[in-house]
Amino acid sequence: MATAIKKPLTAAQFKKKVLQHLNFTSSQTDYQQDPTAVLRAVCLTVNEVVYEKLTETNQYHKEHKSRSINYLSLEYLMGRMLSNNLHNLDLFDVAQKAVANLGFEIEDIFEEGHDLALGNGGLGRLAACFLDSLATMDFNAVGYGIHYEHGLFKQQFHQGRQIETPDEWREYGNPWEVCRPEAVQNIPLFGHVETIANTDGSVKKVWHSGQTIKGVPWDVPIVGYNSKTVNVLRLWESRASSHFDWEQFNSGDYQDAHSAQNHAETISKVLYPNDETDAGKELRFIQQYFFCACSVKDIIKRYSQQHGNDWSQFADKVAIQLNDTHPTIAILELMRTLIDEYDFAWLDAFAMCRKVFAYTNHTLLPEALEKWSVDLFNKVLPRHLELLFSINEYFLNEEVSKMWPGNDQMRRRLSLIEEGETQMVRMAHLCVVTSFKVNGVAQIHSDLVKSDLFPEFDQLYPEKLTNVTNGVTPRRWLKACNPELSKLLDSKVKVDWAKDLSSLSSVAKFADDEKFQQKFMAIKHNNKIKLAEEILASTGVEVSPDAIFDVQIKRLHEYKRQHLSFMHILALYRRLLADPDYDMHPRVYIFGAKAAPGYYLAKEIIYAINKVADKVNNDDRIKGKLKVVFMPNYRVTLAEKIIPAADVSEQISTAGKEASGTGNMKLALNGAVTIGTLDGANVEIAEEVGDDNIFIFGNTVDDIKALEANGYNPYDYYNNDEEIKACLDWLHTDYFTPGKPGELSAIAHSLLDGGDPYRLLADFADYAKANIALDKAYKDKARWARMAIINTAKMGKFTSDRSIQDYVDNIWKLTPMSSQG
Ligand code: KOT
Repeated sequence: MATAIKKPLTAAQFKKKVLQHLNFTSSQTDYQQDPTAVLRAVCLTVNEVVYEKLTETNQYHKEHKSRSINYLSLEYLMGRMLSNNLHNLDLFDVAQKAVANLGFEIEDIFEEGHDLALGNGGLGRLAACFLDSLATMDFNAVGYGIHYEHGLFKQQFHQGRQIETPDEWREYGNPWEVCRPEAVQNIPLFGHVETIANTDGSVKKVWHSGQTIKGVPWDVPIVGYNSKTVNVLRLWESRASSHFDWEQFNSGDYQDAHSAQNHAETISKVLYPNDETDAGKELRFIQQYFFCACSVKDIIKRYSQQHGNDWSQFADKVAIQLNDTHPTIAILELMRTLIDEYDFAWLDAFAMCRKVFAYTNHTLLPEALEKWSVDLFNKVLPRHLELLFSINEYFLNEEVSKMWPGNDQMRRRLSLIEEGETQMVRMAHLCVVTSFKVNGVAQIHSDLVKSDLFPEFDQLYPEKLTNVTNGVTPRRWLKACNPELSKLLDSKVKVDWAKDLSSLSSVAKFADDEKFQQKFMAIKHNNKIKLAEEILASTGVEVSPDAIFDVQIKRLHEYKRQHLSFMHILALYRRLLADPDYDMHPRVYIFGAKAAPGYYLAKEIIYAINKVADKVNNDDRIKGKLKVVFMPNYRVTLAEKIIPAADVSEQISTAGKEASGTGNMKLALNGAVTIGTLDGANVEIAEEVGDDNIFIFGNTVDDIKALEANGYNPYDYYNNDEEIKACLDWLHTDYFTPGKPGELSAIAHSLLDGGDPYRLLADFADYAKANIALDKAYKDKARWARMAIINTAKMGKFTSDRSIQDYVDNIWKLTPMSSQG
């Protein structure tokens, strides 16, 4: 494949540099015994190339005064960096050769690396894919986030139960980050607001803060694939503003001298592990403010370096994207800065915010919609609260009351403040009012944002609500993780598909070509052999690569319905016990999922799957036809191993609940066939691959609404479906938990007396039926190969490059480096 950019180093030069780093950076001459030292030296070698490109990128944008997008996200799930950076710099072969020359396999060196796991799930991984695309497409972009000392917890299983241990990703340093002391920020918080009367009758507000925290930036370079760009992800670490109080220390008060420092450092200590639930904790609020304030100050500083005190171009040069509502305080911080520090008139400051901010909504789940109490706001950010009230007053009087005169109910519904026993700030409302665009993340989700979540806002601001369907980077999620399939695609597609994913559609013409089918499926088989080894190593369970590898990998949440698959496994097991010759192709169910530590039912579901797995995997009566494995510590690196080996992709959320999903895209791209509901991006995947190449089942969004309108009663299904009844009753026995009956009852309770909030029982029968169709399709080798190939070929739409182009065209209005002359 032709590459536009020349390889920056030969293998011999690369090896020489690695040896130099081993010698002079690590003083490690006995490196044969020390793959970690080799990893470090390889990273430092790569960094030499990376930093040169970073300097050039910065230089270019400075000269051209380029408009930038500033992506604010509390989460970035980057995974490992080395393999990705080598691919993107076209140094993979060079490094592989150089490292082989030193006596190592490059894969073994990768295995020494830590995941950068500064996120929980889909939202954080999307941010990482977007950074990759922005750099690849030569856009001027900065990612802003928090430099958590501990990312997402590590998961282990003890007798089937999830145990969490801290993530220590940078215990011994991280070669991919550089500290930037020259860009430190000081962040005020707490205190009170003083009102000073000016001589002209106006008033000036002065915030006297009670404490100041230092924000220290760490930059992680983001390397574009075969592009000119290296951007940065800037992560803020909190520190005490003056190290500690020496006077207090000298007077013998060691404890207190330390405590201010400890308090300050707590802010960036740990990522909150809740996915799609509002943590509601003061520290989380301070985290959000701290990172927003650091980022806004940094954005203004970067702008001023080029434009001085001339604010007239600010909105032309700066766009800020809010990754969900978590960074909403950035809006108030910009307002505050403009008014209090740059003497903007209120209306001008507000107008500026409305030109700069855009907001992405990632969920409709009510428990994820953030609200903060007015009291907490008042305590931590008294000045920001005043500004929030002033925005609300303007919004209600000038916009709501003009659109709906005399309609107090509408004022109450749309107000930024929810009235009640305790007044709460509705963060999403603030975002919608103060952003110039609001987007959902798949068409069906964006439609629901308009029709169900914010219908009045859609009336009030007709062009504001829009859609940008998510995407994933094909560099990490095909080229790097599935090298054999990549090579096969290279041999058939004459352009660089990793940069132009729609070019893969030309592979569809080989879907019925017997030779191509054989090659495609042989690669899948090989990937399955490798995964089987990994499964054996991590769970002790032996699985056959000839079985169907049926994969469900995502956060554990009731709405994602891992327990629907679990119930179906129970049903299959029952059928096999009743008839050992029950006609089904052997299937291995592979789960990967972390549960939020405080999410009781999610943890019970993990436990139940592990207990049923123990029983099923050791039951000779079913002749190995059914295996169940729960792979511990699901993370980006594990996803990279599972996805290339998947035959079936489970995307079985309740319709209307999964905003988009992105695992669905990664799995289909690697030739897995989806069994799924008409939810999130599944709808668009079905459109792309066609009905023959996907197994769609279950109630649609409208069906679910109708079920609920009629009064949903889970007992209707329990009483009328013998299989459902038997499986739920089974959970109360000690069949899977010998001597401990009822240990798995929580799931049954939730599905029956708990009201089955995610309508699992309503979809069970159709899911079981779709699985029979899937089993039949798999037994027809040519048919399955055709389906798998079509899935890979038709994923062009779901590259994150397309998502980014949509954001650029419809929201950010950026010009890439190469087109700026
Ligand atoms: C978490 C907390 C509050 C609000 C939203 C979330 C959230 C949403 N976290 N992850 N998501 C997922 O985001 C992905 C990227 O857009 C989607 O594909 C997925 O459907 C969301 O569940």
